[in-house]
Order: sequence, then C-alpha cells, then structure tokens
Amino acid sequence: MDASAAAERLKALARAAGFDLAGVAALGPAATGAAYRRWLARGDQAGMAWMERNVELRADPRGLLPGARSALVVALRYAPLEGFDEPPPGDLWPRVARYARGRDYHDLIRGGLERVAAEAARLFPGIASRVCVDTAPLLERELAARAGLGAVGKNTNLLHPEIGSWFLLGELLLTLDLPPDPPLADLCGDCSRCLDACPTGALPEPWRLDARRCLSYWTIEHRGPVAESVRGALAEWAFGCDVCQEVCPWNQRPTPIDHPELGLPPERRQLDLPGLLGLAEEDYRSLFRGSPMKRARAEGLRRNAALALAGTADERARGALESAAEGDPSPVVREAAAWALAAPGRGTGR
Ligand code: B12
Repeated sequence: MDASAAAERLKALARAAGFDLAGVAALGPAATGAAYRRWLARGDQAGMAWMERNVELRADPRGLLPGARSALVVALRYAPLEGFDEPPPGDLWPRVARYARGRDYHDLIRGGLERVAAEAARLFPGIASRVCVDTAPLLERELAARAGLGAVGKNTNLLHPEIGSWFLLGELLLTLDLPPDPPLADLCGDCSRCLDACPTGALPEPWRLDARRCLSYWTIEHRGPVAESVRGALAEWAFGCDVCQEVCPWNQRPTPIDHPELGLPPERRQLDLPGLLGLAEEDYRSLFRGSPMKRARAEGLRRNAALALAGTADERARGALESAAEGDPSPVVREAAAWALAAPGRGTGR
C-alpha cells in the first residue's frame, strides 16, 4: 500500500470507529511553540503547574514516541445531540459545560483510537503507535490544525467551518510516513465576539487565554477557594464554561449529532444545585462514575454549587447553604457557602 492509500485507510478506520473528523499531520517542531512559551512566561497557566513540565516535548512531539513521523488526529463531536436535553430553565440547575455532561471523552476517544491502532498494527506490521488524549504533553489544537481538522480561533478553540468547535480531540502517533492533509484558512476574520463576551475578560487578546481569569479553569482545575474577582461570574456556571463557544458565529447552526453517551444521564437529571451542594460521598461516587466532572472532585463540585447559589432567595437553597456553611467537612465549601449566603440578592428566584 502506498503512503496516500495508507493515510486514506487509517482515516476510514477512524470514521468507522465513530470519529466525526480524521486527518493526518506530519510531526515536527510546533509552529506555536513560541506562543506556548510566552503563555507560560506571562503566567497564563495559573495553577496548572503540569503545563510547565515537558516544555521541550510539547514544542516538538516527536519525542513522545521513538521514530514517530506522523499523527492521525481525530475529532469527536459532543453537541448538539439529537434530542439534547438542556437542563430545565431556572436558577437552581447547575450549568455544566456541554463536553462534560455525559461519559468521559477520554475513555471514548482512547477506546476508539486503540481499536484503530490494533488494526493499523495488523495492516502495517512492524510499526509502532501511541494513543494520546488530552493529558499527553502535546499542543493538540496545533496538531489538529496541521491535520486539516479546523483553524485555531481567537478564543483558542479549534473551529471547523461545518461543525463549529463543539468537538474533542485525540491523536494516534505513528512511525509511518504519511502525506499530511492541507490546513484550513483562518475562520475568524475581524470578528471578536468571543473576546467581548467572556464574562471575566479571560481572552485579553486574540489567541491568548489567561487561565487566571477563565471560569473553566476555576471550576475544573483549581483546588481551594475561588478568587474573589471571578466569584460573581460563577453564578452562571457550576462546571466549565461555554460562553466563548456559544457566541461564536460558527457554532450557531451546527448539525445535530448522535453520540447519546455524551448527553446528561437520566440519573443526574434531577440533581439541582442544592442537591449537589449536599451530596453525600457515596452518592457522589455512584452518580459521577465515568463522568469528566470528577476532575473537579467532590469538594470542588460542592464549592462550585455553593458559589453558583450566591444571593439566592430560594428557601431550600438557603437551607442547603446554611447546612453547608456549618457542617460541610471541607473548610473550602464552608467558606464558599457562607460567602454565598451573605452575597446580595439577585432578584426573582434568588
Ligand atoms: C490546559 C487546557 C485547558 C486550560 C487552558 C486553556 C488554554 N486555552 O490553554 C483550561 C482549563 C482553561 C481549559 C479550558 C477549556 N478546554 Co481545555 N485543554 C487544555 C489542554 C490540556 C492543554 C492546552 C494548551 O496546550 N494550552 C497552552 C496554550 C498556549 O495553547 P492553546 O490554548 O491550545 O493555544 C494555541 C493557540 O492559541 C495557538 N496560537 C497562539 N497564537 C496564535 C496566533 C494565531 C494567528 C493562530 C492561528 C494560533 C495561535 O498556539 C497555541 C499553542 O499551540 C488541552 C489538551 C492538549 N493536550 O492540548 C485541552 C483542550 C484544549 N481543551 C479543550 C476544551 C474542550 C476546553 C473547554 C471548551 C472546556 C469547557 N467548556 O470548559 C475550555 C475552553 C477554554 C478556551 N477558550 O481555551 C479541548 C479543545 C477542543 C477544541 N475544539 O479546540 C482540548 C484540545 C482537549 C481535547 N483533547 O479535546 N483547557
């Protein structure tokens, strides 16, 4: 099989494994390695110390697999689902970033890519491969752009002209030499809606995300008390944030998808903010098994729920906040609940 037939075969295997997009990139030094170093130098990584490690490897992914020559990059769409259930409208429902409502994408993407890797090993004896999803020291968005999966938008998300940015990425690094797919042209033009809409000013300039101000960082990655400067904005989000994607013109008309496992599971549809705040450890373990929301840990989810209820007038919610302020085992949650009780009221329903 020649190299372009091999590339086509691998992309077809990826689509058969359930991925929505697949493309090939040649591995080499990252074109945005300098942008990544500037990001670190400014402190934009906030408390994510792991982003400061393996700087050389991130700037040149060939070190991730001896003899690696190319990457099969795949995308898994997570929204909008066919018949997608938005949580019921109202102030007491946790607003959760869409990618995190259903099953953990790490497991789904890894599983799919492992099936492709097994087939690749059968088709091309002697090759080596490595599956990467999110946690490997890899600038995934740049690599995906190089594989023609989209263009990096000003909000730093990878955007595709037909499906917007509601998709997740994974890679299969390969020792095969494959012809790369052509990259797409810039999609942002002079639009700056994401920069203007970010509730905390976390996009101070195009293509730069300052995690010190990003609600996604505070609600998912940060352990301990949330900075006073972003607490007000947290009333809207209990886990992650989608604002910079929601306002993007390329995300206004995405076609429905069919990955039901990425939707909110039935057993969590009744879990509102007071319920989440008062969640017992064993209920947390069973309700969030296999969910990407576990990244924030039980304490982080209760903290976020408390902050999201700031200034509520709802009696049940105030009761949950009072119990948490007095009796939650975590000092971080107790402090967040006391702060939320003292916050000014928010009008109707709060
Ligand atoms: C750390 C991290 C975070 C951090 C920091 C985000 C950030 N922008 O760096 C936090 C916790 C805030 C976060 C949030 C989110 N994340 Co995140 N995150 C990552 C992770 C692990 C590393 C990202 C990274 O390398 N950052 C360092 C900076 C320097 O890189 P970058 O943001 O990608 O920026 C690149 C471009 O801006 C580009 N660039 C710089 N200057 C210029 C100039 C021009 C002209 C161009 C074209 C490009 C360009 O170069 C940079 C380096 O390659 C990746 C997985 C991975 N291994 O890559 C997932 C990843 C980026 N996250 C993802 C998702 C889904 C999210 C959220 C949408 C989740 C949510 N709803 O809450 C938000 C989006 C926030 C945002 N606007 O970025 C997806 C993105 C998929 C996509 N379609 O783009 C990834 C790829 C995970 C995955 N495997 O699917 N994330």
